[in-house]
Amino acid sequence: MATKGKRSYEERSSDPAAQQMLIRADELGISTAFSRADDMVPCNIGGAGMCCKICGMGPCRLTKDGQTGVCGATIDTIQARNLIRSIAAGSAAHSDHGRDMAFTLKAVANGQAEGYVIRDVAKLRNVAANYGIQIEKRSPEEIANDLADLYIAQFGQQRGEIAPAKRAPAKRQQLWRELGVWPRGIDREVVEALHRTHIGDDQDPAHILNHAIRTALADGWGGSMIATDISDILFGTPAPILGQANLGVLKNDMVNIVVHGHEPTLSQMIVAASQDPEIIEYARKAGAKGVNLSGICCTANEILIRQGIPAAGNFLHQELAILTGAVEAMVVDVQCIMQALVGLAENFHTLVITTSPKVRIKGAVHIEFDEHHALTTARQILKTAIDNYKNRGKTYIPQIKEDLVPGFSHEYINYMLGGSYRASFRPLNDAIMTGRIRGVAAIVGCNNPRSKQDYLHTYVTQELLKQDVLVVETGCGAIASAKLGLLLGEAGLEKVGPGLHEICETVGIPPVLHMGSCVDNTRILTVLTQMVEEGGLGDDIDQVPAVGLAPEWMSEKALAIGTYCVASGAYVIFGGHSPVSGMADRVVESDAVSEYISEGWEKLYGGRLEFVEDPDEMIRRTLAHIDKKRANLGLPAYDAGRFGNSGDRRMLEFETLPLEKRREMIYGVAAD
Ligand code: BF8
Repeated sequence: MATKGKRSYEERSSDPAAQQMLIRADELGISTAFSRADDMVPCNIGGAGMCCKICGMGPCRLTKDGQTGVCGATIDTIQARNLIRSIAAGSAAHSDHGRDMAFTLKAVANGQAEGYVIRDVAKLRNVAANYGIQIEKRSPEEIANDLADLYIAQFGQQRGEIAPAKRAPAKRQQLWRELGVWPRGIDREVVEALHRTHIGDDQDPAHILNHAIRTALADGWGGSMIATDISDILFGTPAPILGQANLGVLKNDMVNIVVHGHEPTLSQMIVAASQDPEIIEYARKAGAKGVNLSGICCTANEILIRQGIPAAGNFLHQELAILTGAVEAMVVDVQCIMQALVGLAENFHTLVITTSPKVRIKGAVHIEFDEHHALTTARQILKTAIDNYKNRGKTYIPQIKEDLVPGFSHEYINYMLGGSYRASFRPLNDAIMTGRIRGVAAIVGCNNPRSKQDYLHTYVTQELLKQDVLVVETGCGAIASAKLGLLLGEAGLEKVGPGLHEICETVGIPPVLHMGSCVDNTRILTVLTQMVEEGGLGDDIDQVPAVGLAPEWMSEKALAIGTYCVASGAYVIFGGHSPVSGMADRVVESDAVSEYISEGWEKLYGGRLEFVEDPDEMIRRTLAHIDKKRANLGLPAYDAGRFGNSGDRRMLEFETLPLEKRREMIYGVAAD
């Protein structure tokens, strides 16, 4: 954990644009999450999950070996309860997003959602057919209406099995049934997690943590999956598109509007309204060249992967964007929005505009959004921002940005590997089976000001690429790689291992595939399922040589994601501190929960959750796990020297040789 004391700008962020803005913040005497993290030493007791504040007899802080809470709760029970509560909150956040998407789909199907259309009818038909909804001889709206009803019902369902989880591999479904963790209804599991952790309820840590699995599954194979499906149906399934990332996407001569948060419903409408000639003219009349839209956090990812709208940055860039003085409005909806934004914005002309009926921030302007009048609301927000352009003062925009190619939905990966007529995961499976690709790593999750921004993400990513590990990314991790230029088609290939290089070159993909926002981690579940179903890599997800990593996690949603990946069979490594750490450096002995979520869960689900601070150790464990899974499948051991003798790399090497040597290689003899 960090200790109190100011870090240098280079220690706070590995992103030069962020470093510039942190210097600027200090010049202006303005605090940021980076400086507040330096000033605020994290609580060792709470951070390790040893504080129980579930009832009014406490809070009880367990700092001595053998000590219990006033009610007698042990350290293991307290840690397990704290962990499941975080997982429940994370699942609730993702799933409530999914619920709102389902209501929007219902409204669109019934012609009650101004401005929206069903953009991807093929995906609608595919998804609906999966659930046995009749698709033949029916309009998209009729199908969408039935799908919306089915999805809305998943949240309040009381008994039985949530439907989207039937998309998991058959063996995994059987396991969930046998272990009694198949979610009955999305809301039910979250409510039960809260009930079980009320004073005087469930006090067996393993029993509590098994319900954590069920709660997280309700997110990954429920609420989040619903959110992703409907976003694709309404706004289009992502395919590769050119985009840009970092603060340099802000423009000095335009009205800058930054959308920040998570739900794509409003941001997609703002994208549409910002291209309206009347709005552009309105901006021109205000003295600007037009409207420049960009995103922060997962809202950024939603509009980046579909429309190529630039990302101003990830989680820790939200304050830095306002610090440029060039942002007329930061429009926020839900999740990962710092309360500090409003106080920060008072130093500039920036308006922080809240839009969700669920989220208000004191001092922010509130323009409420509802899906029935989305376009009207989007236009109102844009005009409010444009009206604010005249109040802009001095600006400071770091001229740093990178190109990227995001948009690798599982549908697109399937298509790119086999084309329209032979779409298939076969080439990917074959590449893993031969060893050209050693395995797959999903590197996801947040920024955390307790560690150097983007460093853990990008260090781990680059090192795994050198080891021929194909990397897929989402959320703020994907934006971290984007800012470093790792999502740049074939341009970044000189940094990857020889076998992976050949695959990327042949298929024409970047070595890091940006798959979307945090709710889109469900795309990774789908990819793993399709790899299993394609054959050759076992018959369940826990046999695939793959690892999930969240090197800079900080949110409860990340804990929910990690847990549903474990429940699906994946080995998951989180960076930073453990919220259930053993107390080796303190008096209290407490490794039981850490052991249970690793060894215990592995025995049951084949996946395990670990917290590892050292990035080199994360890499070592990732590669060891991949190699172990390869061996279990009877695949050849990874051999770095076996591939890489074809394609561009070979040509580049060839061109560096002396002419004589090249002739000899071509003609078999030295030329006369
Ligand atoms: O949902 S990665 S900081 S923005 S929680 Fe938040 Fe973490 Fe970013 Fe998206 Ni996900």
